[in-house]
Amino acid sequence: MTIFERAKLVIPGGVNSPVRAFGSVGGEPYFVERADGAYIYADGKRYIDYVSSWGPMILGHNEPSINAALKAAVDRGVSYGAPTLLEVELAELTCEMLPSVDMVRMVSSGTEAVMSAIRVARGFTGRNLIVKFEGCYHGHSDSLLVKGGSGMLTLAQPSSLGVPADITKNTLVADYNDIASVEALFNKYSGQIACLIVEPVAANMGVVLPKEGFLQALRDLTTREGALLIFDEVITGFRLSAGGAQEYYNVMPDLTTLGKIIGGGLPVGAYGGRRDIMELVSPSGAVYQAGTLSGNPLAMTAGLATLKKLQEPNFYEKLNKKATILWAGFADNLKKLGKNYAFNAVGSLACLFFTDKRVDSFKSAMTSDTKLYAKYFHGMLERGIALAPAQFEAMFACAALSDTALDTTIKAHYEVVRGL
Ligand code: KE4
Repeated sequence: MTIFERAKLVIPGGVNSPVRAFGSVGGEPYFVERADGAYIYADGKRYIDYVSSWGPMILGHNEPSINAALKAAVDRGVSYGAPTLLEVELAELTCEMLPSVDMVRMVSSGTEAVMSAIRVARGFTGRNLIVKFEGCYHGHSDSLLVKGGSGMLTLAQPSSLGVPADITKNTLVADYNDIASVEALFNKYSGQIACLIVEPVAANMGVVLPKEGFLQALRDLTTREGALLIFDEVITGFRLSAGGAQEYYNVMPDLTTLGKIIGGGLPVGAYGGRRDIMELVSPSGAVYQAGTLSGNPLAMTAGLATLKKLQEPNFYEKLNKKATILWAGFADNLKKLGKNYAFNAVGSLACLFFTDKRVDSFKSAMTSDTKLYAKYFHGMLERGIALAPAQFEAMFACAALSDTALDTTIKAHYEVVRGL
């Protein structure tokens, strides 16, 4: 019996998060034994890791200063259920780094951060409706497990069993990069929309960049309509720059949700933003939200150590230089091979789509040939390169990538794409 077969006896689908099961690429998932730097070690093999735990491991695995901080923290006890200075320090650092964030609440996942931010937006505005974009993913809370209604101007339908239509009827779905679709919703439901939540760079339909002016148009529209703008920066936060996408694109949301990098790989989510909004959160205000392990001292330790490393001089310049070498290598390969697959990249985030269409929307992203992606995925895996086991995810470059690893990846990419 393989580990996977054993796992499936006691864990639904054999995994603790669906994408890990290789469902969309086929085959059995590898089970990781350990990780170090830019590598993961699984089933006795070594892989260059571009999954990067779906974003948190921006420094690479086993980063010495983070490990040392964690090892020392363990000896002070792992959880107290009482406030610590660590939480204050991570909150202060988060507010210092993210230009629109005056106040922040720690939770334990991105899902929890988004669910809570939406509740605060509803509490602050006294409105119930929310707007999201088709193809953007914001975790698995009921309000957000939706697919577009029959026309885009109708209330959303549940996209998962077990999600009551009574809940999703408060969710409206627009088209990413199509400001007219958002205006139409605000015109139809004027005065009823509490917030609009958006991934400033969409990274859950593959990577789709915001068109010039799109984010600012969302900012202007929500301000005019008295709705709150929520940037879901669970992926882009501390990834695109020290100040996330809001600094990178210079558009300031009212609330920001965070996860992944802020915990350095340990379970941390967070939501924060304008003081007048965040003071509504219990116990200072009447919007209830709580969590046993929120602000866990080990997680705070890992998050603090991580963000401090990101503040080192030229961290992003060095990381993005590595990423640019990789993306340029891929583009060069595609050109040499006469393949015009779409390739979207920003900073250390990228995605290769198996379509010749320009990918700037959910609809165009969906033209990608997922069977071809599966062949590409396995071809790269056979050559020791671990990519996301699904087309509509992102590739993450980390700071621990050596020139050799970059070169190996570019060479493998050439061979695999040539054989497709
Ligand atoms: P978590 O609850 O998984 O910590 O965060 C949810 C979430 C919220 N917002 C954005 C923009 C996200 O990308 C995510 C989670 N991202 C996925 C990867 N696409 C996590 C991987 C997984 O589901 O296992």
